Order: sequence, then C-alpha cells, then structure tokens
Amino acid sequence: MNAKLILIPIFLIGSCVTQDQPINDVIFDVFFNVTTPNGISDQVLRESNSETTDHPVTTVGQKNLPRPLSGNSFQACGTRMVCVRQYLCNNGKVDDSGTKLIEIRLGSGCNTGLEKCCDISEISDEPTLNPLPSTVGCGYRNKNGVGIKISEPTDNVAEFGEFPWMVRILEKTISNGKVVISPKCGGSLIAPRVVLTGAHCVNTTQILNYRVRAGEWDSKSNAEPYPHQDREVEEIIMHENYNSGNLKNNIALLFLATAFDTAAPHINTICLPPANTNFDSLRCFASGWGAKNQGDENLTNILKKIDLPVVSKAKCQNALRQTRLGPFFKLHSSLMCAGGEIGKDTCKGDGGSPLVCPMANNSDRYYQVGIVSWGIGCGNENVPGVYANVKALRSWIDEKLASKD
Ligand code: 4AZ
Repeated sequence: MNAKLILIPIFLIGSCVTQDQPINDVIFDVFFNVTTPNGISDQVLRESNSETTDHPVTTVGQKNLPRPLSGNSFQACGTRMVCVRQYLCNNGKVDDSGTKLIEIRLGSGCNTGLEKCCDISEISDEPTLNPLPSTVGCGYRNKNGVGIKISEPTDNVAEFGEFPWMVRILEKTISNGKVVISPKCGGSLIAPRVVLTGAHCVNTTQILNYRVRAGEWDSKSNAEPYPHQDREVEEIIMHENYNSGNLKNNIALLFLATAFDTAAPHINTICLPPANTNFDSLRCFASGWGAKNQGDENLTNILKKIDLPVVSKAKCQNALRQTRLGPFFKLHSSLMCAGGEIGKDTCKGDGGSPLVCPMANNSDRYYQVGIVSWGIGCGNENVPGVYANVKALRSWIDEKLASKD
C-alpha cells in the first residue's frame, strides 16, 4: 500500500486540515519538504536527514517514506511535482524493471540523472532492500548488481556493487582557502583495511592528503541503494624499486586508519592470485572512472566495466614494439598486458584500478591480476594496455602484509 494512504487518517485526526484544502496538498506539504527553484523551503516537517552519505530512511509504522537525494529537501520540478529516485515514480509501485533507468545519462529535469520529476500521486514507498545471499570470502562479483540493475550488456557500465572491491582514491587539496576533494586514482580492497593501487598514484610523504572511498558507483549522485564509505589513510607503502620512468614495480599499499565495513553488500575484498596460475587469453574485467575514450577530457561519473583478454608477454611486447616504443622495447617482468581490442580499454584516470579475472573453478569469483598502469593511447586495435603484474608482485604484497601483522 502507498505510504500516503495510510498516513491520511493520522493527519485528519490531527485536525491540521482545513475544509477547503485538498488532501493531496496537505500530504504534499507535510511529507515533501520542498525546495523551490527560488530556494524558499516550505514547511519542514520531515524527519531530518543528517548527511547524504548514509541515506537514512524515515519509517512510519512498517513503511519507509521516500527520502530526498541530498539534504532535507525535495527539489520541486513543477506544480505538486518533485524529484525522486526514478524507481519510486511508477504509479505508486516500485519500478523494479530497471528499464527506464538506462536513460540515466539523458537527464530528467532534476539535478541528477537518477531522479525523475514525479507527480506526488505517483510516488511509492521506499522499499526495504532484502539482504543478498551471503558471499563470505573475497572476489565475489555481483554481476546483477546490488539492489538495482541498470545496464545493458553492451553498455560498458558496471552495475551498482558489481565490483565490490573497487575503491576510489581521493586527494584533498587547498584552493582559495577551501579544501577541495578530487579523484586521484582507482584502487582495490585486498583486506578491509588495505588498499592496493599503483605507486604512480600516491606519494608516501603525504598520507594526510588522501582519502579512500568504497561502495562508490555514480560519483555525481548519492542516490545509490547503499551509501559509500570513506576512510582516512594511516600509512602508504610503495615498492622500493618502483621506477617512475618505465613504471616497473608500479605497486603501493594503503593502510587505512579504520577498516571498511565489508558486511555491507556492495563492499568486499578481491582475492590475490596464486603464483602458479596462467591467465593468458582469459577474458577478464577492468573497472574504473577514467576517460571513456582517448582524448576525452572528462572522467566518467558512473563506474565503467571493460571486458578484455589478458595478452601473453610475448604477444604484448611484440605489439608494443610496433608503436613509438620501438623494436627494442622490453616489457619488465613486473608488468603484464590486457586488451588490444578496438574501444575496449582502460584510459586516462583509470590508473591504480584493478584488472580482475575469473577463477577457473568458480566463475562467480575473481582474482586481481593487474593494476592499471599505462598504455600507448587507449582503445586501439592490437595495442594492449599495460598493467602491474599482481601475480609477479604477490610475494612483495605478502611480505608487506606480514610485516604489518
Ligand atoms: C593513464 O593515462 C592510462 N590504455 C591508463 C591506461 C592506459 C592508457 C593510459 C591503457 O592513466
């Protein structure tokens, strides 16, 4: 049943309704604290939502009222119309088909593409999300998303929560006296308190400048089904033989001040590969918020998913020798390659992000095989992208983790 209907008697009894005031207006006023385009806030009778990152739900009896995407106000978008999450605007029933959500990049007259301008009579209750089947252990990919499914297979867009190990490294800088937080690199969770990323992404002397965000998907929105989590960095360990010229040993570990809550359904760790596994030719996934195509100035808002094959060292070195690197180029053993297919590549802004491959005995689970490092352009045929070789660097990771125990 619609939340508004069960609430009607409560407010009639409360005798706050005048005879000639339409009932929908009363409900509208009471439950949709609306910020109008001129910034005037109507009656503030909703429970207050403290900050946007933890998405509190207002519950009345068994019902969850819809909540604004940010702050305490719904954005007004017409006469008795407000912006709500798209799936809540469907003749009073939650739209679980996801079909309309694929238009998220087109905009909706609302501030974020995840919202829709909705007549208040059509808005449904906020559903309570059912817990997902338990996936205890590292490397479980949520291929159908967590709580919501939005993308088409051809989209190259990750589902919400699909890669629960994916994190974003943010950098804090001061500009005009204000703290500005901007995306720096991708990374992955290899333990609830440990992030794996590229050495080229961080500077060990500036730990206070970084912050790590897990559970992120659409960086321009807080409308995701579950909130992201932020953690501060306590220590950075960079490979002692990292070479910023040729990016050999391009690996760093970030130890966080506190662990991420991996009990959240959209946040989990990735498994590390055993030394004896061969991933050549296997189809794997890279993810990241980097540019979609070579030359794009902007990063993507919604996490990208790129399916691509691992390329053997011999084939990759040969392919890279055809580029400006020249015929004598040697690929260092701490690097590996993937891709070489038109338009399916990591690119600028994806640095530090994980390349993951399915386990041979369980295709729902993944190992992290690479860390996005560099490439000659992006998305060109027969020019694979270059990744730090996690399998080759595994003993370094183990040694550093052991030293922290
Ligand atoms: C970069 O600039 C970058 N095509 C990352 C990956 C690739 C190229 C460039 C691979 O971070």
